[in-house]
Amino acid sequence: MSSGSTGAVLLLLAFSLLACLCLHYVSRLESGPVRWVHDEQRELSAHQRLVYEAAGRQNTSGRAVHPQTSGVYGDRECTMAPEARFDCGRDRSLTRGECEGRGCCYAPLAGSAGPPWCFYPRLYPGYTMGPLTPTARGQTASLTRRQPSYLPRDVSSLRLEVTEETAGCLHLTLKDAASQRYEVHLPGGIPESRADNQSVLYATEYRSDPFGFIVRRRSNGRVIMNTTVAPLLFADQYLQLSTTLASSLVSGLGEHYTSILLDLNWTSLTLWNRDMAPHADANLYGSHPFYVVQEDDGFAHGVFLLNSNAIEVMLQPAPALTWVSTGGILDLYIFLGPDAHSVIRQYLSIIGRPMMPPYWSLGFHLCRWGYTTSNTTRRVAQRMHDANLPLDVQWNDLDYANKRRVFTFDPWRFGDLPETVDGFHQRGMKYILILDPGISSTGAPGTYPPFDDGLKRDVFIKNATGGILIGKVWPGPTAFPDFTNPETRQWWEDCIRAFYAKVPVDGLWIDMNEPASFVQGSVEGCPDSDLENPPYTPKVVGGRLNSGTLCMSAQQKASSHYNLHNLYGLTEAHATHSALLAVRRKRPFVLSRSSYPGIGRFSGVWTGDVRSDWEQLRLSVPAVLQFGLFGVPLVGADVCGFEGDTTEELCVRWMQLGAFYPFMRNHNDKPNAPQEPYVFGQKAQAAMRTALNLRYSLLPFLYTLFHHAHTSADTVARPLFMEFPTDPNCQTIDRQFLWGSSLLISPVLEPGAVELAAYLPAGTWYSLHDGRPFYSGGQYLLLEAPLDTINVHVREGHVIPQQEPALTTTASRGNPFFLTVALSAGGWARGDLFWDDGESLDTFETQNYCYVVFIAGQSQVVSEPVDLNGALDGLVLGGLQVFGVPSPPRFVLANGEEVRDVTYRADTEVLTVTNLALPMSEVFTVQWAL
Ligand code: MIG
Repeated sequence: MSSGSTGAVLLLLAFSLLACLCLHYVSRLESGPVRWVHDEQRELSAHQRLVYEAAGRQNTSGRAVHPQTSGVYGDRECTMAPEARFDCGRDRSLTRGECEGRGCCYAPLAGSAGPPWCFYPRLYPGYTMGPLTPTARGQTASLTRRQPSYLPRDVSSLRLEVTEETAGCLHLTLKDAASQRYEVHLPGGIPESRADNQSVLYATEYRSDPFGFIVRRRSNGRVIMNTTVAPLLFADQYLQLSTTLASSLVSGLGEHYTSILLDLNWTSLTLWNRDMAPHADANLYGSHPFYVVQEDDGFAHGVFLLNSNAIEVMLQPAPALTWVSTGGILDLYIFLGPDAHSVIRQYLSIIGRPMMPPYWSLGFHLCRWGYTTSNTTRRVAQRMHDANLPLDVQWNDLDYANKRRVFTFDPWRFGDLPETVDGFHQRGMKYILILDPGISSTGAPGTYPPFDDGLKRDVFIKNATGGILIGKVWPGPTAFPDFTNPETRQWWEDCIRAFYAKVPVDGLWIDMNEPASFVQGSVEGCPDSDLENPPYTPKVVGGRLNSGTLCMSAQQKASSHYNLHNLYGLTEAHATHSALLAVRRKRPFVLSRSSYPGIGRFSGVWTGDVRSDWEQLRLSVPAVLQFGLFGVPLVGADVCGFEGDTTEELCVRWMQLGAFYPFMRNHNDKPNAPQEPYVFGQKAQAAMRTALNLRYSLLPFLYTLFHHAHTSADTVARPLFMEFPTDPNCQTIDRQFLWGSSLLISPVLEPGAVELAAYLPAGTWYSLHDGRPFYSGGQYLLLEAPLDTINVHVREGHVIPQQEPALTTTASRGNPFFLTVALSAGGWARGDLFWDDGESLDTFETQNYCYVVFIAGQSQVVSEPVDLNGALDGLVLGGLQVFGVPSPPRFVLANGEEVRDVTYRADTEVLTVTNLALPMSEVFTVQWAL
């Protein structure tokens, strides 16, 4: 049959089908309300009954899901507002004839961007849902199509499974009913949820024909998802699901170069891991198919699509969203919150909570590409020390490796690397180097054990014909370990163990793990196949899925690279974490560039090759905040910028902001002007020193926040909307952020600025700098911000545990603690401290830690050490500053004894007590008599 006549027949078919459907609905409506599938259920759970009743009563919410009752195709079927059009030609652009051949509406609009011209009519034939039958924890139904969709290799029968994971988490999967398709297996698996006895927060409704579902927030009826607005498509390499959004305040769907709120004005975001310096409209290093929506009244919900194929997400102003994935299944988790904290907690209960980082990893890290010898590397650390600048971790980039081969070191330039590392250790410092996944494949046999052993043990990714796939990275031709293969993980551990025996690194930096390759696919190209050239390729940098990476047809143990590509970094991080754990028996530190949900369990992340400019400085804030939402609290951008020359002012501002990245590393590219703090003028150095000392003084607090992230899935660097959900001003703020719930950071992000307008949510905020209070009604205040200052405010009612800084955490951890007590209007405050040896495994899980609560009220501060393992023995409280003390105290008592070193400032209402030595491991009381 010629394509012309095929089109005509299809057109006819589509029209008759539509006519049929309309009739079908009209007749149904005549005989009463829409027949919801629930009608057929005998055993209804409480929430189902609720929905059933609502539906029976004609769905009063006004957000109609009833099929349109009048009109035929071309009339009301196509007259929706332009922003509510769902693209019928997403997979390829269509002429009018082709569009109508699909049974879609065609209506050109002026301008080329924006709403699609070819879009689905209100009712478009799709899947028909059979009866919902109950399962142990939900329902299941089959979906069938009468006619295949317009996509190649359409899947005609699907299975829907709905599982009530917990009261706040609904799980919905759509898979091929007839055959097994690829599904994501997160390393470590998804913990089995336990049915809780709380009543569920969601209610579901289904439209049976064409199939669609609605999820509501049960408490107020708000529609969280409504997929009836556009057809579900499910073909072998093209899966599509659209939904309305409850508001336009959407965050997530990383990794992209964007503000914290996504642009819904007809934008698309592609999730496809790619070695690409951060810039707009590009898929970057990581993929996180998860979004959070702020609802109108301070509630929030989240949606996670557990799918590792190339994904494109279309956003439109309706507001609505369309997921398109090129494979796998549709596996959706819907988190009902009801607040943003709970959403993240629910999300992390699926993907896993973050690891507890070693204490030293919260110190300052210094790196660059171009420390060309071990001698240079040592000198860098020495110069930091000589300039009185804190430095915990010295790094090396590729320079160390012999011919850029990992697991080797250059015998000439880095011949004394083992001694160098020992030297760092003797000074209480740590050492990390880079580890790329590409294994050089061109050495003569017997000269490079990682490759020889890897070959023997069959650990490398294969090409389509079963040979080892060779790409090109820094050492030249390379093979790529397949981390989905258990044998590879063991081999990787052996490589790390052998290298560690010579160079006792403290952590590993895993770069290029998208994976990146300098040739497209492989040195031999890629075969011509549906995997390499899928019917639809999402908008990706380079235009092809295999651009800058491996062939899609490459074979890994778990599946094809087509399916596993986005998991490469995650699987490498998992293997590296496990290897370090096995080799060092201490808390592993891994820093990864590529990421996927769940990576926070194994690794921190940095945001890649940011440029040394102000815009990149500014957008590093939302980047860091988004990774917090993704369960990766240990995150930061390269301080002072990686690409291009920094300037003194930019670098000062970046060090100040970086002092509040949860992970702080200054890192620079080879050709650029140096940017170690000591290369700048005295004033700049002083400002950087102040910022570093401020960070170091706050490390006990930061560490405690990581403890809460690890044990309770709290965020560390936190967007304001999470903490002040009912303050509309906070919905969009991403130039400021919080540490936990109590420190507000307001960095300068523009050149030449010496003041900045900072938003202070309602309440009292105290300058951490001098304790001056600001009584805010929820407003912007103009703050002074000279070059030596970063504005940090303490929220009333909080106690911040701090410690005197030092040049390393090894030293600072022995220093006296002090408390910053920020009294509420009623004179109260609370805070806590988690403390352990900073590097042993699972200290919380094995109760090998200390936990102290501090409570201030009625003119005193009391400590309550509730769990003690001895880690605080010998450590003392050296003093405290109390903000918001209304009048000078007559005297101050510490553990009942009068204290001499007391100052009080009437202008700022700050009481400062110094020269204490109260044991931290015992209850202490500091009282001031007013
Ligand atoms: O193709 O190892 O993002 O941090 O310095 C560049 C050299 C490879 C990219 C990383 C960057 C690192 C650089 N790497």
